Amino acid sequence: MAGFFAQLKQGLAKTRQNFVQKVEELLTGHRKIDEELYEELEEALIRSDAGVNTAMALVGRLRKEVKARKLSEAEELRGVLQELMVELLGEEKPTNLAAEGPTIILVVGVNGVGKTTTIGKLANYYRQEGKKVILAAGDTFRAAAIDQLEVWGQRAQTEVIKQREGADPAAVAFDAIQAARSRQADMVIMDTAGRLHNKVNLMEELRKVKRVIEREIPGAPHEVLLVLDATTGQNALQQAKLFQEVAGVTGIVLTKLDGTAKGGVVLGIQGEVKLSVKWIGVGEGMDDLRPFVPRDFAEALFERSEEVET
Ligand SMILES: Nc1nc2c(ncn2[C@@H]2O[C@H](COP(=O)(O)OP(=O)(O)O)[C@@H](O)[C@H]2O)c(=O)[nH]1
Ligand SMILES: [Mg+2]
Repeated sequence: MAGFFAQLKQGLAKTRQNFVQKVEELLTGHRKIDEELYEELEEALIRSDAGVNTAMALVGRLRKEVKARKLSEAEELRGVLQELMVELLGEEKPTNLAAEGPTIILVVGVNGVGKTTTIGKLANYYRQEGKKVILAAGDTFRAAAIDQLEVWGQRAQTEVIKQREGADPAAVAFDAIQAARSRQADMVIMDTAGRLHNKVNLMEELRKVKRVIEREIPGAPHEVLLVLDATTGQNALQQAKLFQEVAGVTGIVLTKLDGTAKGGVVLGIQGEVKLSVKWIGVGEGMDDLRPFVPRDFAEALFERSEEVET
């Protein structure tokens, strides 16, 4: 647990420097709670990419709590702010697994956000939990994408179902499901292409893949995970809105949190798009993917794990 927490804190180092240090500055030094303080807090939230609406809502809730609890010292706000973040982020939303038969997870998102890497990390995670995983190379647009998934398959000791470059991703989905059946696998995780220049094609392709999956296994896919790159900030929010419309996204994987000072985007996604972050990526290694636990995230952000009240 300690190792995991240290890793999370390390992954959030840049965000902590940017946002938390600013908040610490605002809240220390016997400052009184006043209008200016609220405005500066709101600004710090917006600068960490929490989104304007979310920042305003959060500070609005803070005002109410200050009144209700009759607080006057800025220092008293730290704990309240952390609690409100946890409240905004809601309960942990675990990945939905099939009650019986293989769980099918479809992974979508634009090029470069970290889909293939995330799939390799997921394969490793679930294999370590004792599950038999099959990967499906559904990004058939480039041969390199298929090769890349195979490399991850080897690393995570997981079989990869593939066809040639240019093949129909729906056919790859079909093959992978048959393979899962015959090998009694617990899970199929499927990669997809992320080219966005043609929204209609992308939409059609994803719909077809989903149709094939649904036909083969009623109730599947059990998750459609949208991968978003945290370093792209507000752009990530726009992608979330688009894919929600096009692909019926059920959860978010937020990658590259280690590479950004704007980890507040986690709050923005929850607040503005109403989609739950289910996994976070905090590095390029196989173990650098974690289930997203709101309370841990808020704690790691504020770094004062030992002082948190539950
Ligand atoms: N620092 C960091 N890099 C990541 C993370 N996830 C993915 N990447 C890198 O992002 C780049 C693109 O990843 P890839 O999986 O090929 O993206 P795809 O095009 O969506 O499949 C690669 O260089 C990955 O190593 C992460 O959580 N942190
Ligand atoms: Mg890829």
